Amino acid sequence: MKKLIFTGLTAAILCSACSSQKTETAETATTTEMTQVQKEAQAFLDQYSAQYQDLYTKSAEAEWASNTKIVEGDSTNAVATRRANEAFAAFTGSVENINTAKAMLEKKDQLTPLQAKQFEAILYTGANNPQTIPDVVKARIKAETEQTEKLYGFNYRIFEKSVSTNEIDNILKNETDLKKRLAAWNASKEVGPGLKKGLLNLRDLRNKTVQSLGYDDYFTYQASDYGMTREEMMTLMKQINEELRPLYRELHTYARYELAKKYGQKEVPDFLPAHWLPNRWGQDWSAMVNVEGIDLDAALKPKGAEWQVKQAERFYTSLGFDPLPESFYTKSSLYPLPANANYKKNNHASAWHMDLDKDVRSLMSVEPNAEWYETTHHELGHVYYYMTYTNPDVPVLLRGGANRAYHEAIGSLMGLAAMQKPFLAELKLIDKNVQTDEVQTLLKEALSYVTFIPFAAGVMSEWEHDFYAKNLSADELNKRWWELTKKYQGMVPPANRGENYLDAATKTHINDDAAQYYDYAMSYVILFQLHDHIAKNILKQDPHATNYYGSKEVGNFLRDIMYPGASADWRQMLKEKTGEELSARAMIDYFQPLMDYLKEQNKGRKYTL
Ligand code: X8Z
Ligand code: ZN
Repeated sequence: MKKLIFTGLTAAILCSACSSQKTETAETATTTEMTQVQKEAQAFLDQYSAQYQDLYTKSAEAEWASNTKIVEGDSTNAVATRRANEAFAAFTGSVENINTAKAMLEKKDQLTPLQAKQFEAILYTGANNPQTIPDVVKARIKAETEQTEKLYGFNYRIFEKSVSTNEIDNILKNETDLKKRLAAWNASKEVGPGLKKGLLNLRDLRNKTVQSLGYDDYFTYQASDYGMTREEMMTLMKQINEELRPLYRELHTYARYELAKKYGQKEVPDFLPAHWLPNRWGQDWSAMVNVEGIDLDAALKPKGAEWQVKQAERFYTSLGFDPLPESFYTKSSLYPLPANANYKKNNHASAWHMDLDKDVRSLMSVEPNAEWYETTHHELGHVYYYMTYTNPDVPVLLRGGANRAYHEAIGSLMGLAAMQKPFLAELKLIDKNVQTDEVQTLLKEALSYVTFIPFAAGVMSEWEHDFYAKNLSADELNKRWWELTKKYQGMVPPANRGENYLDAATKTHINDDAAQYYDYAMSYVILFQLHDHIAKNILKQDPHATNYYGSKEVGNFLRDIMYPGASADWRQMLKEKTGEELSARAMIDYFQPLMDYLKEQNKGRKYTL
């Protein structure tokens, strides 16, 4: 989950993506070179931004409390959060502010490009909070707060014993007894039914809010942040899925046979039973493979959870980024709560830009293992993005990613780099002389990055598309979910799952980061494009075996991308920085060597996709 109330913008793209080319600042904007219209515009933007930042901060503080301290039966935080979010909505959605922004954009050609972008940002945020229908907005805010509390306040149990989501995940990663796996998987889905009513209500409220400013539905609204229609977004998702399909088909076949062997099953199922996979949603299968000589879980365990966060920070500072501010460590919530705590916290990782200035935090439940090691790098990617675009050249209203996918891509890129062998050897997490099987390493990576695509670009995106844009009815929600998992992931439920369940709602983002999951699919595509460029053109290393550590040149490359925040045009940026349009080419090239191996392994096996 990203904690970005506002992110990137899309339209007319005249700003440079490059930090060396100075963009206008609030200061330069007040110089005498400005026209009368621009001066007026700037005066409005300055006072709007100050108030925006203040209300944003209050909302973030309240949300932070609501997500880090969930006390059963105590509504103090929920009430405060509702109030703060209502105040933010009342301001950003006010008729006056929306009308001013519209009027200013009618004179767009007389504004500076940076001013125009800020007015577009105002309209985009306003459309989510229109005060022409204040009751709908208020109801949505209330429903959102309640949904978060229900999701994260839930008490997961296996045979009556309370368990954390970390414990469930560890069972799914390591347990070979299918009965125990099934119990853990079932336990992970128990949160769904209680979220159904709230989610249906949220669907209507989310759609209604944005419809009043002319968007077809909430999915369309979210896609418009990329300058794309809902159809264009779905076409792009289809294309990404299709490009990776041949490789996914091999991985799917491989996994069916290997897992059947692992679990002692004589019969190989045509479709993967969901509880066979090492992840609650089948989105990451990498725990299936252990590469001999690289046992990251074992190497990380004695180091402890804190070491992982510090190490991720060291990776960024080695590239030339600043150390994290001390407040990051004092104000973040980085580790699991003690087992005896009488409250709960959000169990999904996130990063927060609390005041759109220097207060940056992360909410995690870090344990010393490979999955959290990767996630820590991911979250610090958001944090370093915040820190980098918090600069005098980027106005408060444009402190977001070049687009939302870029924000996801930076940290995931660092997560990928932090797992590669030469880097692990530098950190002494593996012996530098150890011989390892490169194909197994690549297979493990594919089981993480490639298997994610049908889930993100297929299941999640299409389900939310149908939910918001096609108004899926209450009695076909689970059916549609499992139709899509079968079609895209080749995965089926352990037993029939009727409409008394709502398995989609067990996924965080369905509740609190709605209609945006394609961000992650796109972020993987972008991250391989960036990695390919960094490896080949900056480091002159094999993309499969890089060591970014200490490279100021890599740091500068990334900083140039992050520095302008949402004042940059994301398409132009990609072209300028990598020489390519958005394309799965780099991702496919990266995994190409695996195809021959998998085809060989799968010889004589039945393909079912
Ligand atoms: O939600 C996240 C991040 C937080 S922004 C941990 N991710 C997606 C997920 O967990 O479903 C990272 C990759 C996919
Ligand atoms: Zn993220």
